[in-house]
Amino acid sequence: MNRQLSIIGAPMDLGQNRRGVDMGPSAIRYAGIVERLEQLEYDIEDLGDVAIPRPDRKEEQKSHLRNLKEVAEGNANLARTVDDEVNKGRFPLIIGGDHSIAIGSLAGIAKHYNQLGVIWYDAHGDLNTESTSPSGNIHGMPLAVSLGIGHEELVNIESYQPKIKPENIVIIGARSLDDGEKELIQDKGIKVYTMHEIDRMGMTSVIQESVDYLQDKCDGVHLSLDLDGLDPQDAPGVGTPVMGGMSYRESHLAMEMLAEADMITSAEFVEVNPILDEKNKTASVAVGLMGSLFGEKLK
Ligand code: B3U
Ligand code: MN
Ligand code: MN
Repeated sequence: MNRQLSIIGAPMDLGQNRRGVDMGPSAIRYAGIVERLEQLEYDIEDLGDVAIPRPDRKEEQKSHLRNLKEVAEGNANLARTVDDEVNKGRFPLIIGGDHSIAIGSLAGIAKHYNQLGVIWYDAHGDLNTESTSPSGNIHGMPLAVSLGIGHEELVNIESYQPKIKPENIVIIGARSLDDGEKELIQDKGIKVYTMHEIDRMGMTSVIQESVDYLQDKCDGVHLSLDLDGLDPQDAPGVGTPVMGGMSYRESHLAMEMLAEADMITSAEFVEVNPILDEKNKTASVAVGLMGSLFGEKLK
């Protein structure tokens, strides 16, 4: 594992319609991210937060894509910062913010790899487009955008596309997929472990298979962890909770196995909303999971 970590906050709440997730980076810092990872002897730099524009309240929404201009601009800022850190040889650890920030993270990271793998740990597929989205919320679209499917202002951030290939993606924990997302998954042959597979096979086999699936063909793997992938009992502070999710224990096991596989080259933790949380529980869970991902058990 790269021992040089750069923490990058992305206080974005414009990819969905519940306020408060822009305070996710503060909540995660308050829960002790820097101290926790310093104990593991990483060289840590907390770069603070990238600039996210405020929406023009008077401007009418012209499209079904809520806050398109601001989401695109905020992600362009994030992409530049992430790109700089990867150029310096540092591991970018991005903290959100809603999941639309994966657009910027991947735009900054993917240019450094020929075959970037992505593990998408989430209750949702985030594979919607303007036409399939039931909500118009861009946080339900970042994986499609990164495949080059979506609005040109989003897919062209950093001036290249697509960022990733369908055969290099593994979705883990899906239990709320829209019809258009299911079609895209079929169409592109994207590997998905739903809760059904997790229950049947157990998390150990799911992660082992995922590692085997990505390890040989990918030259880097980005972990995109949406806290709503976890069960709402363990991670209540999220905007769109879905019952029947992965447990705290399964999630730690997953992170520990990824640490053992030593394959993750960048990561983001998203959708922590302290206003909806119970005493910063979800931010603390996020920090705990980072501890496992960065090798607490191995030390
Ligand atoms: N698939 C729905 C709901 C959703 C996606 N991501 C989250 N919620 N967090 C949508 O709006 O695209
Ligand atoms: Mn998500
Ligand atoms: Mn989600």
